[in-house]
Amino acid sequence: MQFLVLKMRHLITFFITFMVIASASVWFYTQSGSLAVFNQADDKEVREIHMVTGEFKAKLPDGKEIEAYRWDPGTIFLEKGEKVNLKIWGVNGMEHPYIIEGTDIKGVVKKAEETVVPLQFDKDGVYRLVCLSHPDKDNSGPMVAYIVVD
Ligand SMILES: [Cu+2]
Repeated sequence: MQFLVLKMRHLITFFITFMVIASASVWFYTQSGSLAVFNQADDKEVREIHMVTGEFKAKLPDGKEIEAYRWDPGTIFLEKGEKVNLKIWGVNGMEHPYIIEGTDIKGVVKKAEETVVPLQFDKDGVYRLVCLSHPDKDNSGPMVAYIVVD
């Protein structure tokens, strides 16, 4: 009888552990799915612009290698006040922490992940999308794209 009680306990413990892991997985899956989405009630009015992270590499005559990470395309155009979803697909480089100068916009583009950056500018100008890890040629860059608002 003692043996049977112990076994039931094990079964119950196993069942509870299984349920906790299963519900955590479901929760995580639904959470991560909603990461790429943001509140966009007027979905149809938001234009999409696609961008990727790329890499140039070259070997010098002395065998030394040089490289530069890039946003591609390097220039995008927006109308003043226009809503755009900038979708950045991380291809080359593990992580690119970025800012858009003159705004509060910042984040990280990761390899094999699509990062959606909602954009809307009230002022004309050229805004620089800068990767903080690769800002210039001495840091495997310049990983800078130009957002032209007119
Ligand atoms: Cu970068």
